[in-house]
Amino acid sequence: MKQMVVYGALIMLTMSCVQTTNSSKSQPRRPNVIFIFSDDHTNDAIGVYGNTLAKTPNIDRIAAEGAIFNNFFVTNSICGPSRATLLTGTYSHVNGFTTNGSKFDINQLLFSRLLSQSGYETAWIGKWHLGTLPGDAFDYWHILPGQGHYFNPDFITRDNDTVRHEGYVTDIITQVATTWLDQRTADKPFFLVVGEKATHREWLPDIQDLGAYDDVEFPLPETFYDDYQTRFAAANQDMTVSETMTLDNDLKVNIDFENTRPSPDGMIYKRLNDEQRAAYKAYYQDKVSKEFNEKKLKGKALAEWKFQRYLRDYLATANSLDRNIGKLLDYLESNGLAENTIVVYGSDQGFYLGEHGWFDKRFIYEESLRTPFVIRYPGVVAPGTKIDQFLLNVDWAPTLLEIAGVNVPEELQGQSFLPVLKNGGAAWRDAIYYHYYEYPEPHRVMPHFGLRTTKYKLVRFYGDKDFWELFDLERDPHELENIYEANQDVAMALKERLDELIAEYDDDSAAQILANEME
Ligand code: SGN
Ligand code: CA
Repeated sequence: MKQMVVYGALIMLTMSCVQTTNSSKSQPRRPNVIFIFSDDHTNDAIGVYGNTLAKTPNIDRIAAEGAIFNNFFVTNSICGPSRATLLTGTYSHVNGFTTNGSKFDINQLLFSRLLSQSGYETAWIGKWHLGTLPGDAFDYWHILPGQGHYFNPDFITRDNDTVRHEGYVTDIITQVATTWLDQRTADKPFFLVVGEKATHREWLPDIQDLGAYDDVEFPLPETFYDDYQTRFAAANQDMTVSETMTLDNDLKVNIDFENTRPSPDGMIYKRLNDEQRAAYKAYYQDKVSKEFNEKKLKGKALAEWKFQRYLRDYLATANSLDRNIGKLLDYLESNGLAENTIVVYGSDQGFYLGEHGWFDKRFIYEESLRTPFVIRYPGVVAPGTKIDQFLLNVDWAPTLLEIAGVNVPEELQGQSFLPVLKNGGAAWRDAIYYHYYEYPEPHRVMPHFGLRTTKYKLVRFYGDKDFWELFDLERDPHELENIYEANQDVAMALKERLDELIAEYDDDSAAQILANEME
């Protein structure tokens, strides 16, 4: 009898051991990931990246509690291609999505499916912008059609229905995301992409943020009056604040808020409700347009007024983005998820805030080649970490797979930077490869490919005209002087490295262009 009791107690003990082992000891629960992915939000608009005028306390907080990436680059600086690269871990020429007009093959290898198969619950909520619907690429999705709308936006559901949500898009995306988090399968780790519309053109701020930066006078970038000497493609683009940026569509001057505005989709102001319309009229009509009409500006004064208005709208739009990032951080905390959830915030590419006189992106030049990324990874990344290695958006897929303990398929072209996160990762890439395609519309930026090293940038433009550019980034950080002709030794050495990268990434169209040039 005595023996039996002991035996029974032993069984119980063994069972509890097994349970402990399964749940937490030898197999710690894999981390959740919230990947907040905005649109066109650039480094120079973020406090922790050095903009002391921008109010981004929550993005700054992620960096303070984790790490900031100081050299994160994209492989093709526009929206759809950046998203396709995020999902596939491959360059545009491999995943097939070279321009925003491409058709995304959703059936190719996507890391989100591998996460799902390994036991993660996955979701993409918000802006998607890949043409093709996500299908089974995510367990749950609720996406904006195309670029989506800032006010009272429509969403496409997983059943392929369209539903309209009343309110401001950034708030709604957070609300859908936290509802999904509430309803998810609690015993599975999750991977959630929060795809933000902000801060995409035409920069419509939430009503509570209208005028948030009206007291600020933004310093004009040093290169605002760039004359583009020695840079043909830069001289021939269509993305200047002074000419391309419109007073009505972009800066909301003298808009007829009662009627359809003359926009590409013609619906932006028509969909405002009475309260939203009244607030927009009170600000843009009674204040901004009134000021504009009284000033009767011309020439440089007009260009500089446009620049100020542009930054005010852009940063005011980002206020809601940052506030909503704060809501997601609060949600994690109040639901006991903060310790085991990685939070990533970043953008699909950089953007010009008046540098070279521009808005938009596309060029391999620094402002659009770089993209902001910060990460909070409790227990792995020490608070206040600064990461200077050259990282690429193509690296996210392998990195996230490795974090989740999933084997990284060979087809992926990026490199997991988990070692960099864990211990600084000594040896890392010396150069990054870039290739942009979309031409001529919109913005007339000629196609080009090239590489960036710590010191140099070598670029080959092609299409209507073929030519090279070379910049010494140490001497000329603003990339104003193309020194290609006068520095053939440097250019030849860099071309060899470029050839290697083109071969490594199997970029046949670039290889062909260079082969033709040799003939
Ligand atoms: C729209 C914008 C362009 C922008 C592209 C791509 N025009 O066409 O300015 O470059 O989107 O942006 S707009 O008048 O419709 O705003 S991306 O971020 O989706 O690549
Ligand atoms: Ca974008």
